[in-house]
Amino acid sequence: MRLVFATHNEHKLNEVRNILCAYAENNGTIPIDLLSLNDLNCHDDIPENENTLAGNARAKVDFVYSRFSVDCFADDTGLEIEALGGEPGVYSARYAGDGHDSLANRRKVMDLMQGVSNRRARFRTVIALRLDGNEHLFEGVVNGIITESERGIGGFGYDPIFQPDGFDMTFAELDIKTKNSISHRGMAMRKLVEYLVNYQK
Ligand code: ITT
Repeated sequence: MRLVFATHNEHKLNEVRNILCAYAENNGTIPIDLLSLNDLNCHDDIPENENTLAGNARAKVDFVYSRFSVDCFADDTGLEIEALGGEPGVYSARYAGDGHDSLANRRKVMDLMQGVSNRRARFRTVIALRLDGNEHLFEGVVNGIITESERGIGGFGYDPIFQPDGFDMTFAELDIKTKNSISHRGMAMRKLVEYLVNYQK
């Protein structure tokens, strides 16, 4: 099944490719022939003006479908910090202002969290799938804490300041395979893949 992943984020694309490869290693087959927005020659800035992750994920697939009439899926992800009332949440990409400056976003979180003892947080991903004219949502969550300082050089975005439960390393210190096996995106993607494996038109 040919599906476009509607993202301009190369790190997400890389992780999703890796998640699909891991699925193939375990199951001998991949249910998705993955295309990127580059394959469609789509370089448009896709609007994300909704106030929920699900709303934004749907907005991305609706945009791509309206332009290219292709089956597609999109991921909207937020870091939800308990002590900040769930922020940055849906505003994760532009927490420190317009643009996608991950370093500035992390610094803002670290400043706000200075001296805060409750460091509980979670990453949440909502994937919207548009297939044969219907839309479906898949969610993945990973719980953890915001660290006291940045650690690690792998991953992207907020990874250097997020330590998942059960590990003493941040997502930026873990290798991509380990991150994907426990992450918000890994969980949502595996739900999507299971749905596609059992899908009948
Ligand atoms: P697309 O909309 O093109 O998919 P984006 O980077 O704008 O890409 P989001 O709207 O989902 O993605 O923004 C989420 C923000 O959270 C963004 O700043 C990312 O860097 C960050 N983020 C997303 N997934 C992450 C992950 O697995 N680890 C760390 N940070 C992540």
